[in-house]
Amino acid sequence: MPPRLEGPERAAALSTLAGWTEVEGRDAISKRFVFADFNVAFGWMSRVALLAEKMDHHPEWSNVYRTVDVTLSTHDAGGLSALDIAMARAMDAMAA
Ligand code: H2B
Repeated sequence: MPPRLEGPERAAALSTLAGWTEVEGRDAISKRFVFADFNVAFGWMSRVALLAEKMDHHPEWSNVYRTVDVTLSTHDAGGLSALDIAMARAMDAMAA
């Protein structure tokens, strides 16, 4: 498990992500994804789930119809790590 991201390294990593915001009161990032319909949303979640299993790194998320709210944090690290940045990038790429 990678260490918690801190300082300039953390700021640099976050600056590469679009649409992700820092969660208040917790070392985590979140983003709302809105897809065309439930089918597209759930298809995306399925692809992300397969990657999450491969990475052994799992999003906290909830789905309502075509909207998926995602929170990323590395529990073992007690906060944001490079794994969360990698997962966020992959989620964005799969949603594009
Ligand atoms: N997912 C996330 N988001 N954070 C973790 O720290 C984490 C995980 N740890 N998935 C993994 C599983 C760990 O609990 C297992 C035992 O490898």
